[in-house]
Amino acid sequence: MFSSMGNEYISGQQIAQELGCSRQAIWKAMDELRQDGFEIEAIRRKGYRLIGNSDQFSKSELLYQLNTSHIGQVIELYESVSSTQIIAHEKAKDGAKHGTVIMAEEQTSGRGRMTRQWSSPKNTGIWMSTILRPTIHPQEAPPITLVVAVAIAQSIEELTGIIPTIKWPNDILVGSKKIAGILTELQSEMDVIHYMIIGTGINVNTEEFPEELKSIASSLLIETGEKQSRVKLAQLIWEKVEKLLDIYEKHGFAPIKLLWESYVQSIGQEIQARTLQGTYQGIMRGITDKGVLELELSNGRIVPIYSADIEIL
Ligand code: BTX
Repeated sequence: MFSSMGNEYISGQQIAQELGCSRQAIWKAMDELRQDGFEIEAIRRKGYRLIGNSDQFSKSELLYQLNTSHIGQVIELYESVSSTQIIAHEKAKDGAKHGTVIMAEEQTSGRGRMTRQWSSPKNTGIWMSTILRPTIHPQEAPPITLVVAVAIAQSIEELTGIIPTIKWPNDILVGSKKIAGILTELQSEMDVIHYMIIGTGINVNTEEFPEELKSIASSLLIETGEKQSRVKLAQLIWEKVEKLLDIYEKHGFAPIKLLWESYVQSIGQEIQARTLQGTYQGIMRGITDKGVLELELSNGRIVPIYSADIEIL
C-alpha cells in the first residue's frame, strides 16, 4: 500500500479493491498509521496521500518489508531511556528471543566501552541493542563485533554511497570522524553463551555535536548534506547482520575477514594501541581468524592485541 501512495492521491475504494478488504478496514488502518507517526492527508472524492512520516520511529514502518527471520522481528521502542543496553540485559534475562531489538529515540546515559559516554540525542540516530543467542562457544564471541562492523559499513555504503572505514575493533568512521560505535556485552559461562547484547549507536541525522565531540564525530546528514532514512538503515543493518552471522556460525571468520579488510585502512600503517596492559606502537599487520589484531613491533616481534583503542600515527 505504501509503495502505491507516492505523492498521488489514491482512493479508499481502490486500496480496498487492491487489498481485498472493506473500506472500513482501510479507515481503521489509516488511523493506526497516523497514530504510528505517518502524516496522511485525506480529501473527500480524491482519497489519501502519504505526506511523509515524522521523525519518530514506528514499529509498523520498521517491520514493513523487513527481510529477516529473526533480527528485528521483535522490536521494543522507547521514547527515552537511560541506555538501551540496560533494558536489553533485563529482557534477555527474562528470556527475550534471539534477534529482539531494543530501540530508543533518546538515551540519557548512553554508554560506550569502559564507562565512556555515548551522546544519543532525540530522533537523530539509531540507538539500539540487539539480543543475540548465537550457537557458538564463548571463545568465538569477540569476532561478532567485527561481523556487526562489516554489516554497518555495508549498510551505510548501500544507503548513501559513502564508503566508510572500520577502525578496529568497534568504530565506523567517515574520513577521520566517528559515525558509529559498537558495544558488545556477553553473558556466558565457561562453555556456553547465555546471550550477547550488541549495542549500536549510529549518528544518522545529527545536525550538530556538542563542543567536545565536534572534531571527532560526524553524521550521515553532515557527510551527505541530506537527511537519511533511519528506518531503511536499521532494516539494512538487521538484514546484513543476520546474513553475516549465519556465515560466521557455519564457516567461521575467514570469509567475513575478507569483507572486513576491504573497509580497513590501517593495515600496513604505523599505529598506537592503548591496552589495559600498556601502550604499544608498531605496524598493524592485520587480524587473525579469531579477530585478534596483530601488531609488529620495531624489533619484528608480533604482539597479539585482544582489546585496545588504536590510533593511526
Ligand atoms: P567507545 O568507547 O569506542 O566510544 C566512546 C567515545 O566516543 C566517547 O568517549 C566519545 O569520545 C566519543 N563519542 C561519544 N558519543 C559519540 C557520538 N554520538 N558519535 C561519535 N563519537 C562519540 C563506542 O564506544 C560504542 C558506543 C555504543 C553506543 C550504543 S547506543 C545503543 C547502545 N546503548 C548504549 O548505552 N550504548 C550502545
